[in-house]
Amino acid sequence: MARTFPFPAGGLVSDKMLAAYEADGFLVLTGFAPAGTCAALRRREYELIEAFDPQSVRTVFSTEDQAHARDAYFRDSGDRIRFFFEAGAFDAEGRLTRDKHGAINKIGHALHDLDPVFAPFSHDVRLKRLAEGLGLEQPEIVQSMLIVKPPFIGGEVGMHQDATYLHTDPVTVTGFWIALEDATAENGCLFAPPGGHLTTLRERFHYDGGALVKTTLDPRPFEDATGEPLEAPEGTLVVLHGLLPHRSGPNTSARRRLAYALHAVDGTARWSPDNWLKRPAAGGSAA
Ligand SMILES: O=C(O)CCC(=O)C(=O)O
Repeated sequence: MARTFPFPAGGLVSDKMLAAYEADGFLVLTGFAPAGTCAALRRREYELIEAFDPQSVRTVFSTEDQAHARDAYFRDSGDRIRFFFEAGAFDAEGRLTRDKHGAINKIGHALHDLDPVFAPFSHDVRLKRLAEGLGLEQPEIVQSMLIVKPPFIGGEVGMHQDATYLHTDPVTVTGFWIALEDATAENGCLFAPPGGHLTTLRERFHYDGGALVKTTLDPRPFEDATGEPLEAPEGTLVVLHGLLPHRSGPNTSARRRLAYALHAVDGTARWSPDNWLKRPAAGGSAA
């Protein structure tokens, strides 16, 4: 069955696309963002990092040790625009070894609400229709991230399910991941096993009192811990089911791999109040 489709006009999901999504747990939709839009979003990413003082904070984002989870700068970033470094950006003395533009791992987590360029892009009506067509009755964006994956030191993202981090009952979180530059197996594209979402949620990352902890719900390893590469030319949108295990490789190449990821939940599902991300009082913003 086809897994790659041209982005459908108006975001209207066809029966074939829906069948592929239900079978595989992901869709690769080419041509969502035109070249001019990707260039404008890259310019904005440059401006954001340009305005960031790298001496002001030193939080590293790493899915290996989750060290960021102890840091208030991360914990309070759900409704802010904050900057997280690559682990490989510092020397043994804690000094930055490169220019800040090549040192940032990601920027999150409320660009969709706060940024004058990323907010309108995030609320494109085509995305809302797409989310509705894939089964979200009331799509609400809860999180946005610019994932930079810089050359040479871009860290890998370990195999995970998004419902581990953004939990609702029932599970509804859905990822909308947009390649702002070509993503290939060389510069750290996404990997996922087709059909991998037809399984249980393995872990939850949540507050337990004042501590952010990871709790095992099902100790079985994922059936396929590697997945297939989801290579994505610039402008491609990859949709990821909340139970789909997925990961991304390290970037040891000289080519950056910038992506913008949105996560939406269904407003009709119960938001788990112990999620790491605290939603604004009025609820998240509509997709
Ligand atoms: O872009 C990446 O490297 C990982 C993205 C991811 O895992 C996600 O958006 O859930």
